[in-house]
Amino acid sequence: MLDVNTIKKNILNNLRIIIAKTPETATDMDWFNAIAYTLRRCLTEHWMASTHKYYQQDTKRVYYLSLEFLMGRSLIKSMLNLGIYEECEQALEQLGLSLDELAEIEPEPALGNGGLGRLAACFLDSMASLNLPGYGYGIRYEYGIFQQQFENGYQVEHPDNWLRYSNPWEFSRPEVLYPVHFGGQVVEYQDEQGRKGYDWKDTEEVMAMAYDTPIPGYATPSTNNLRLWTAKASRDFDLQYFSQGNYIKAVEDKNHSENLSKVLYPEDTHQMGRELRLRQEYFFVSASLQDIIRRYLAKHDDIRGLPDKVAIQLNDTHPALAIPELLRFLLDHFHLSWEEAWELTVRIFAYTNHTLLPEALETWPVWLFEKLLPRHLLIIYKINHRFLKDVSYHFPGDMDALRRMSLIGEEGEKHVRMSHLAVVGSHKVNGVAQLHTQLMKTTLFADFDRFFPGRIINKTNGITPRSWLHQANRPLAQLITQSIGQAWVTELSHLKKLIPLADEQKFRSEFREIKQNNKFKLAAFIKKELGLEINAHSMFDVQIKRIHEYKRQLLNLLHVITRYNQIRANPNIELIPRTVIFAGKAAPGYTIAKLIIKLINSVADIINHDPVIGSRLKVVFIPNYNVSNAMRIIPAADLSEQISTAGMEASGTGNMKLALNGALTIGTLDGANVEIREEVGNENIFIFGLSNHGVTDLKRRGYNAWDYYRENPELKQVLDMLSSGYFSPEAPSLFQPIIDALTHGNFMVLADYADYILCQKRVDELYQQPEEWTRQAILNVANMGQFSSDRTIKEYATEIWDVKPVEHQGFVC
Ligand code: 26Q
Repeated sequence: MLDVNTIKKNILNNLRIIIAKTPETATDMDWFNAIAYTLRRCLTEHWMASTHKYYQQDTKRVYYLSLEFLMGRSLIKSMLNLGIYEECEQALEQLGLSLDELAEIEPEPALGNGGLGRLAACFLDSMASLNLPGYGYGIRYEYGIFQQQFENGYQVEHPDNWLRYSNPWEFSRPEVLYPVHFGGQVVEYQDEQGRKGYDWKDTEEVMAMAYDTPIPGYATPSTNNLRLWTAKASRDFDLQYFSQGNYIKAVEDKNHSENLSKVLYPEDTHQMGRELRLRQEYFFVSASLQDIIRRYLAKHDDIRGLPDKVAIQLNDTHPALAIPELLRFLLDHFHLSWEEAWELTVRIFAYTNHTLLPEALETWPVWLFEKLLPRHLLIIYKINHRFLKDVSYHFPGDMDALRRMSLIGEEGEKHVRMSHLAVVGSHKVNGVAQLHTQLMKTTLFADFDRFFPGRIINKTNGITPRSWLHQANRPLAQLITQSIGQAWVTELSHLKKLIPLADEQKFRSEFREIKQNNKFKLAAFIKKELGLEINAHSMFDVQIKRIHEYKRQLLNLLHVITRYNQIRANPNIELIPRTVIFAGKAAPGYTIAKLIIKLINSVADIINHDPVIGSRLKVVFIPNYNVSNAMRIIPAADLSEQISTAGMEASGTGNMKLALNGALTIGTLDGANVEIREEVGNENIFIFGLSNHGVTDLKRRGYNAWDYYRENPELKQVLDMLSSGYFSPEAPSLFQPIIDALTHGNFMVLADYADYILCQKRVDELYQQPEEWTRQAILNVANMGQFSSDRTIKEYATEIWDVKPVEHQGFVC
């Protein structure tokens, strides 16, 4: 174990030998790197021991393929995982440095859009902490999700150049290099035995080079690997041009190939259908599969044994090309029969669905496939042909079922349906919350559920308690550990031991004091970053997530304006003071989402400067929501807004993070809210609005938004203010598109308004009784055990992957 003195010595040593600076000349970034290298050395020892162990024991491995990993910063996480946080803090103090300040220097790797990418990061943490041999595979984007700033209240996107100052956590592997091919043509041939084969030739070649990042488990030496690919120009390219003496052309083309891994696509619903995105998907899938097969063949010589050693999880359809790509290897390189290749493929793959929204389902035009991946298109056609033959055998005469289930959609231009490919090519398909899975089985994939009974299963999402409580909320973590011991960090169900403490006044007041301190800290951050003074004793009402119409930030805002009107109408009214906090990015091309941001900022501007309102109501939009900001905001939240239109949020995971940190939820019966209610009890959560059935019913009966407008004077007043330019005096019709969206839209905002306002009254009433509020908040924390990603991962491991934990020796350092 590293003690304070050794840590200090190592830091100084690294500063000198690796950074080449003296303490006198070192910048904060230099110190940060010197500490990072100190930790990295220890992580590396564990990592190499783990890798060796997996190799020696020849264990089955699981590969998590994802276009997104939202890892967050590593410095403090590494210290906590190695169990040397206090030692590091002291060592730095003795060197005259502040850990908190240095931790802020680390650029955050933000290689994801939101929930799906963060889920991948939580899963990696759980796999390592559970001693499961699980590898992440993805793309090392040079630019992560854009950085969000506000100019005049509008979102402006700035490039996220996170690698500018190098990255001490990664290891470049220039020798781990695979060719990936695009374009060209497919030629059919017959081999000496008269068997048909396919030659994919005249292709363009890009190289995939690996970068590895160790993923340490908590309180275990188990350390897994996240392997991210970067695009490198193929040497073939240069040689060709250099031999013609065309040096400039050679360098230009190099750029073109290397653009492939340049940037993460910032859209998370509307599919843009861009060629470069399809290239990214195939690039990382092909490199990952080559790597997986190489690792397998290093120990085995019969490819038929692959499913005994390899499980591959597809994080949404984005890596679904792995299915035809594996088939291509098995058929064209290993010359297996179709039947054999298909059987192996289906045993290896499993697919997680994260959305039912039709506009978010991935499809690609057939012509684009033909151009970029002609061999894969042939393979997809063959999968489809055999599959539809099977369907027509089982559902004779049902022509419409064939059309609905086909991997090729014919509405508009012919396209490949990636979700159908993923369902047909996987042995298990899962939704991410009970309601979502049930809707998958009855709507989107109803035909498939009939055809493949038992294939579609539920795996309710989870979050890692290491990041979202142990790290993000140290004071609460310490209080919990003092009260019930530390086992909760790896066995979150132990939090149930807090249930009796909810009735103890002393515990409640300690709990409340921690929340209050977290609120002071967030208020200080807001003051420092935004120059805005907020009342840290007000209720912190928090909605933090991507900006989307279905997530209904607008419903929240309608409540804010309603409250504003109540105070203006009755300036002496004694309302519970609230600070309504928003954070979240809008996809750059999602016009209405960007206008919602502008509206929130405009409403904030008016309310925050209205002297009549004072500290009774403030609205804050914290820019650039990311993992680091989430870790600041979540521990300070009193109220968690989870108010999506029922049936539209697959799961949500922010809902779990906030409840785990002692916020009470106001929410609809959507996604994992349903299960959160089951765990915490109906009396400890604020549920309102239409259920999923209510929404479908209302849509069937016909939803007329104007009915709600006419019948509800408070609502009418709010909408009239929006359309008359109250919040945009300089451009009165600025927010008309929002009125249009609210009144024509599919998100039933106005239908849920009245019940939401009533429910918010109940929230106010409870907040007036701090003892009762705190008791319920503690019960929320106590009942979150179910939502640990450890529970989720154990279910995947036994029910989908069939992988087992690996025994490890103790800590090496
Ligand atoms: C697809 C094609 C082309 C470009 C981009 C995309 C794309 C990228 C990201 C489509 C979707 C996403 C991200 C989706 C996502 O984050 N979904 C969320 O997943 C969470 C984890 O399961 C759930 O909790 C949320 O409910 C769900 O919205």
